Amino acid sequence: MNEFTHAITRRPGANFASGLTQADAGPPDFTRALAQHDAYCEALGRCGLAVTTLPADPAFPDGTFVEDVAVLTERTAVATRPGAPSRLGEVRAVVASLGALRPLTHAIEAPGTLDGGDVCQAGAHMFVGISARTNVEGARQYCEILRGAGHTASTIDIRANPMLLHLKSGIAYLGDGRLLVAPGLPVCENLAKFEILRVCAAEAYAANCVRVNDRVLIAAGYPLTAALLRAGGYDCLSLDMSEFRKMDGGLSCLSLRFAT
Ligand code: CIR
Repeated sequence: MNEFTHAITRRPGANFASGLTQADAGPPDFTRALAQHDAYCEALGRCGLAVTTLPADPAFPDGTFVEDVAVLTERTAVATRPGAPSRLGEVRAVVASLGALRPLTHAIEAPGTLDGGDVCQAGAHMFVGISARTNVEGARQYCEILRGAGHTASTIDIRANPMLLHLKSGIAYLGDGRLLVAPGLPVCENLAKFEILRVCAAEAYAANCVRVNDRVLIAAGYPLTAALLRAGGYDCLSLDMSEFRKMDGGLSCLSLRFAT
């Protein structure tokens, strides 16, 4: 697993509750969301990352979900073109914050759309979801960029599963050739090359965890998944994600993690 050295996050804004959601779980509590975001940033720091937290921009209530607007691998730094029109304008500030740390190498172009939440790096292989947000053209452009840079890449079409907003809503790479997978993720040939740990249906949300250096960030309140990961030898940091879940967000979407 590559070591991350940096992360970019963005504070939720006071209009966070006006963002996109299908969760039907009621409005998020802004004060709790801020506290959960602070704890998340602190956890990244405990994993050894230098964290840059951008201020909220009221023009973009979903702006705290920075993962969707850029995708960074060791070899590429790609500005995405988010599939939700209300989120297109989020890209600029986040890319600007990457600055000299990780200069952009590519950008997804219209009519392609790509959300970073649809990209799962599993060692040298990249899985790219085709979803309600990432279209076939966006996935094609991104796979071409990846292959040109020496990665292997394959797509997973999740459009038939409304429970998965993004590919990483249902899959996480744990390192060491292991994937954590939620029920309902379409089976594909490349998945078979990995050891699969399965999340049970009742804890599907917990599939969105994040390996950060020696630790794994997991959502609090999913004891079976926590036990599965701890039994697998992972040092887990548990974080309350209740307010972000109400806005269809998970652990991975709250940061861009990268090495310089
Ligand atoms: C959205 O619908 O775009 C936001 N409310 C949630 C985005 C979550 N992002 C992610 O899972 N990568």
